[in-house]
Amino acid sequence: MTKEIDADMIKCEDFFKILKDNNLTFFTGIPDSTFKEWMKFIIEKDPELLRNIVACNECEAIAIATGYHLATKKFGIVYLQNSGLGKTVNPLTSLCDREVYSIPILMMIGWRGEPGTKDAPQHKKMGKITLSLLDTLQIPYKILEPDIKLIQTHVSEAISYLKEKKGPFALIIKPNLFQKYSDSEIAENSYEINREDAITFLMENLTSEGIIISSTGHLSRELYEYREEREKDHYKSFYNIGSMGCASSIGLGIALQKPNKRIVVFDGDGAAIMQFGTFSTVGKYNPMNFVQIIFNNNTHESTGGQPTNSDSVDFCQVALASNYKFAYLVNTLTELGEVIPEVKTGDGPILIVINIRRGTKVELKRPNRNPEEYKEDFIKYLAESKEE
Ligand SMILES: Cc1ncc(C[n+]2csc(CCOP(=O)(O)OP(=O)(O)O)c2C)c(N)n1
Repeated sequence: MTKEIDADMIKCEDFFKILKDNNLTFFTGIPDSTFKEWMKFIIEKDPELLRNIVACNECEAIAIATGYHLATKKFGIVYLQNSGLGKTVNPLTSLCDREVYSIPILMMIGWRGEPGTKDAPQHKKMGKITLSLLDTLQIPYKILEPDIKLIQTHVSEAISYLKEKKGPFALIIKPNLFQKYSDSEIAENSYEINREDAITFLMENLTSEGIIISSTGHLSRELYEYREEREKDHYKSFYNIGSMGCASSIGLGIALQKPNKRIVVFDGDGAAIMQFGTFSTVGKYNPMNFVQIIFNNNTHESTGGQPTNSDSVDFCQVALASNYKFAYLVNTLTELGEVIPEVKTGDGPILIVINIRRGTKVELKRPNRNPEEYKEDFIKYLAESKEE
């Protein structure tokens, strides 16, 4: 999404200066590729020049910024992709709203799916309703154009509103607002397996009937590409292209209805953390046919490689403590091979965590048909495929 240096873009340093001059140095949220370069900046400058708290979801980020305000009287910035705006509706209306506690927060919202622009189907509806949703929430906003003087004026207006009206205010960020900040990737890691190898290995070793629910972002796109380059058997997958964090819940819903079919969820670490509570639901309802595989690269790679909090999470312990039957962490393809029999026939719920190296092909395909067509094919396959 990011263009090279361009006069029509602003420098991260210039934007930060405006914020800093207004005493805005506290950030929390979930990243978006719309402001990938800005994320590089705040991650690099944390904690010397500013504070950046990596949240698990956008709802939590609003609450963290609320706590920051209660403790300091200052204003926190919550950054998010507009797909996460829905998650903020609850705390915005029942915590921060001017009819409740009146909490001033500055939101930076990445605008995917802006009407008239080309974007993936999962962004269309939210792209269309982002501004009207803010209107409904009575949250004033400014759309930032690449004009630093104008941005300065908008931030001043926002600050006046935060001070006087004491409610949330939003800055809308379109793709390519920020100039390239640096060439460096945000979070390197040295794991042995990359995502593509892990997918290939799993696909070659799981039963050909296997039903796979895959998570948002590169994971679904790489699985799509795997199938597209071979059998084109997309009907065996449900690509959860939007609703980040919901893949394992979709898998649970299917597994409970189809107890004789093996349901395998390909999950991301950021996605699993976003809906952490799902571990408890899976554990409680305990489907024997449910397998969750977390591709753990410790990052939100799909939005530019910003760190998740998974480096301080032991997913296996969480799963076991939530009543999963087995949980394994694998670091090599050999270790992955050793757990394949369990994945294929062991009693679930099972969790496999694969530590994977960062990195994705430059040109990843996306599912290119109407999502509803994939859904119909998947429903048909689910109904007709043989029981295991
Ligand atoms: C509610 C919501 N917030 C943010 C996003 C933007 N987004 C899409 S993919 C992604 C990163 C997913 O991270 P992870 O699950 O770790 O998978 P990876 O990208 O590393 O494969 C994010 C933040 C989104 N789609 N939905």
